[in-house]
Amino acid sequence: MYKLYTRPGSGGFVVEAALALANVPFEQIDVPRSDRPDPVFLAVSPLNQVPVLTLPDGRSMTESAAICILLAERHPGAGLAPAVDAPARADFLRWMAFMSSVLYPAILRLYYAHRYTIDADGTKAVMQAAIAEMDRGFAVLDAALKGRDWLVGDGLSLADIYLVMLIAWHPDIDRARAAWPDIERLWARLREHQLLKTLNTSHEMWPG
Ligand SMILES: N[C@@H](CCC(=O)N[C@@H](CS)C(=O)NCC(=O)O)C(=O)O
Repeated sequence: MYKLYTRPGSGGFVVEAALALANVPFEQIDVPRSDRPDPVFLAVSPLNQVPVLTLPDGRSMTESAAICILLAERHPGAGLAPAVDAPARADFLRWMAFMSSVLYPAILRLYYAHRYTIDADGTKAVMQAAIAEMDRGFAVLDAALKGRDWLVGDGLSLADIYLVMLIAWHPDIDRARAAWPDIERLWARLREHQLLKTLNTSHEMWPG
């Protein structure tokens, strides 16, 4: 059975969604936020971060995008992503990598600014630059959604859920909604998605 290490409001949101959409049983372990990491957890997550997915064969993996891609591959009937040979697969891989390598790290720079400067007075500048970088990334994704119902292909995929998870972490939601209307259009639809509504009750990603 899969085992998901997660925490409410974390990147575990999209992995939990993937497992639920694939209709596979999993054990959920909530990892409290702590500056004194549990050595047992560190063995599976060297940076003390969630999500971590332990696979049925006992291997554990970090990195939300990699976990999503693997689950999509292992459960092809669940429609978590365009098929490996579908033309939209390239977009799926592109945007999953973009979101996890451009946007997620910018969000970490905002919320863990002290890690990104050795200047005791430097966190404000780190946070400002992080928000500017987030804004740049969201503008790219908003443009990619123009005229489209879904970020990739013709249906809901984990890329859409990943995107709404990230936008929900924007520090100024009112500005985000106004600035990126195509992301807001997608998000409005997903706020009505029954599974995400249910997940949101525990994760509280956005006001219910
Ligand atoms: N690159 C990782 C980032 C995961 C991550 O930063 N998780 C956050 C929660 S959303 C976390 O555990 N932060 C605690 C910390 O960095 O100390 C991924 O994509 O899964």
